[in-house]
Amino acid sequence: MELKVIAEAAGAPGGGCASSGCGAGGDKLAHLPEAIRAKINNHPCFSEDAHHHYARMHVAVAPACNIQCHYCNRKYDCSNESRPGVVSEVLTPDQAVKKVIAVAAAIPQMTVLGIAGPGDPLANPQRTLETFRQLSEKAPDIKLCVSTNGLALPELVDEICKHNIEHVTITINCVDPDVGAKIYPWIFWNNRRVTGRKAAEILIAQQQKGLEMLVARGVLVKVNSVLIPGVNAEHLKEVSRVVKAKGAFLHNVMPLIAEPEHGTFFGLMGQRGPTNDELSALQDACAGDMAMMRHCRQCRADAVGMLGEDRGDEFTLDKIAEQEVDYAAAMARRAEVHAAIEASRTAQRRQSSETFVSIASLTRRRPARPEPRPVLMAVASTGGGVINQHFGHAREFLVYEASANDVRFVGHRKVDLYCSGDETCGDGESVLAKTIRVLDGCEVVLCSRIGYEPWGQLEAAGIAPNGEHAMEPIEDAIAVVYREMGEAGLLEPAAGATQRMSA
Ligand code: CLF
Ligand code: SF4
Repeated sequence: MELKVIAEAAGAPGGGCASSGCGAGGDKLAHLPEAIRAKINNHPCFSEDAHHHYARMHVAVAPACNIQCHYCNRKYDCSNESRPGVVSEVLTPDQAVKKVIAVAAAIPQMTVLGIAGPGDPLANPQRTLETFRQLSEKAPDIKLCVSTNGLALPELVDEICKHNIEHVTITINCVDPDVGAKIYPWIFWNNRRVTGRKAAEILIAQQQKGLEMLVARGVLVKVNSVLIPGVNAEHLKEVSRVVKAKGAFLHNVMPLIAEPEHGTFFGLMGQRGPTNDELSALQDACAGDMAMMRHCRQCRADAVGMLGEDRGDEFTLDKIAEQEVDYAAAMARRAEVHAAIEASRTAQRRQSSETFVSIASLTRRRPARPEPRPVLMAVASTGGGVINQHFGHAREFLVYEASANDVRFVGHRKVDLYCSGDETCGDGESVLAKTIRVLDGCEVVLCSRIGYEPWGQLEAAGIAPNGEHAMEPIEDAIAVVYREMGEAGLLEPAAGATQRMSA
């Protein structure tokens, strides 16, 4: 119903929900079987809605790797899951388990423990599996998750299942060895180094076999792909088609991050990463084939907290060394917090429905006319699925596209902190200018509050600041603003970027 309302408000001839992932507050998991809903409902990576409410953590127990990717420098974390340029302190399984218990007690909304590096978790099977083994015994309320390049996957599938790991990510950048040879210079296979096309052929075969084996055992598989312009960009559509056909649940196309200072082959060769538009276009092209993840933050191998935040510094080994956690008590507290979060999510959905009923009653039918154009809006939020952050405090903005069909999340954009107190105020202006550049293409920015100076500069740049929807659910607020734009005649297809809202 909500989508029809947006369409009507915007002046579209018809309306109707084109996808189960439609915005504006509905239960986006409603179309999934109950068993799968239960698995992903509180997994912040496998469910976009969950990432507003639940946190994940990684423990860096896996230093070695069995392949070489051209976008990786071994000095840094595995950039299959982590952005390059950061290094994690490697932990033993015992240290990792102690850290997980400490974090789980302190951050009850942390529901998932992932192992994603700093090398490849399955190239370090003893360390990785021992960590999972201990955690499945000591902290049974935490979901276990692993990310791998897939080379060693088939031989470890049974072990993975034994440890109750319900979520696996395989990084698959290609299904064609000729493409693979441009990404992987070598793999370590049967105690020797294999190079070139042959290496890619073996890796691809192992990845595909591992994917099939996991799906056959009921494990939810997400496929990560690094989008490398000019190397695998077009090819990723084929990757998406193939992995979906084999039963992958979700595809996460991530942008290549390659800078010369990272010392990677691609960085040194000047290989560029994709633009926001290229990434979105490819995600859209793949989306016809399967569910796409668009909220990945390419987090580091020791990340702690909500996606996009990193609280790892609060839980260094020296800080948790003396801590003794009563995990039974912590687990009870965690269950209470999770129940409260679920109650709030349910209330949010209900509020959304009511909001849209009231909008529907206000909306008047208009004569049929062309489909209104879609609009990108940026949102400042610290989580909870609501607009609750001051513009100047945002380190990233969530970007949504409102259209006659739905409100959908399309990605996030990182920015420098515009205002963090006295010490950065002198730099505020240039940081603000950078922020405005990062928000290019967005026509509205929704936040809880905004200062006079940024307000004026945003308006001058053609981006309408809007602080009227503080604490409201994000997608409801976007739908309302989109409707207002439609009523103001700002959504005519021919209007283009020059006709923007100044609210
Ligand atoms: Fe970690 Fe990966 Fe599990 Fe998530 S991350 S092992 S599935 S718990 Fe998530 Fe981080 Fe993106 Fe990975 S946002 S880099 S997709
Ligand atoms: Fe680096 Fe990860 Fe590739 Fe291994 S799999 S080379 S750690 S990016």
